[in-house]
Amino acid sequence: MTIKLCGFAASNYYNKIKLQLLEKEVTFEEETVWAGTSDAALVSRSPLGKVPFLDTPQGSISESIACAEYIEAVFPQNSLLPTDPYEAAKVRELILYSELHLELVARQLYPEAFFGAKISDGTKERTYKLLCKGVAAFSSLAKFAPYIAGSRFTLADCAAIAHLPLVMSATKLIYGEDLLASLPLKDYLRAMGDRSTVKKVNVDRKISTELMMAARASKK
Ligand SMILES: N[C@@H](CCC(=O)N[C@@H](CS)C(=O)NCC(=O)O)C(=O)O
Repeated sequence: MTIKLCGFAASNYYNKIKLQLLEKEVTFEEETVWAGTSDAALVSRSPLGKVPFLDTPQGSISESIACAEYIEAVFPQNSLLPTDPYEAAKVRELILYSELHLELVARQLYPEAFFGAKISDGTKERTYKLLCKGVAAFSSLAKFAPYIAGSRFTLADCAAIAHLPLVMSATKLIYGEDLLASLPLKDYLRAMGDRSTVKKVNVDRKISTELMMAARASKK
């Protein structure tokens, strides 16, 4: 069975799933789809116009958590979710903390941090407080031993590798302070960056980011 990952390689959520597929050694295709439009063809495959989504023989699947769970179920090789229900729940818990309580919160900062727009002081203050809470919560759960959930590379690493560098950069740019500095993230990301799968994701991400920035600049 062939699976197609749709989206663009500058997207952290896309890269979370791409890293999962590469780590599992699943053969897959990629289709470049730019997000954020209400184009009927896109909305019929991903109702909110978000990426990533998967094209499967039975139809499309949007939302990266649903995509990740589907991939684990259909391609059991090189499993990235523990079989023990408690351990598996702890991996899912870490993914939710890194996405809902770190990445989605830090996303408020991206327009100014990365795209030359302005955000209000109120947004910056609110986001700062929420991020401090999120970081403390995540750090009480994350193991870094040497992987996020413990001794095995899991889906929690796919999420952390895709999301946490963005959170670090955005907070440095907006607050002049890396709000994740209390975590051993630099060493972790350096070690993860040695994996061939992560190298591939990063090379493709840089190319896609340049394309995306060039397209935005030409629209101005
Ligand atoms: N909860 C979604 C988030 C995906 C997401 O926000 N993707 C961004 C690209 S990184 C996107 O499609 N943005 C366009 C939009 O929100 O309209 C998931 O886990 O798949």
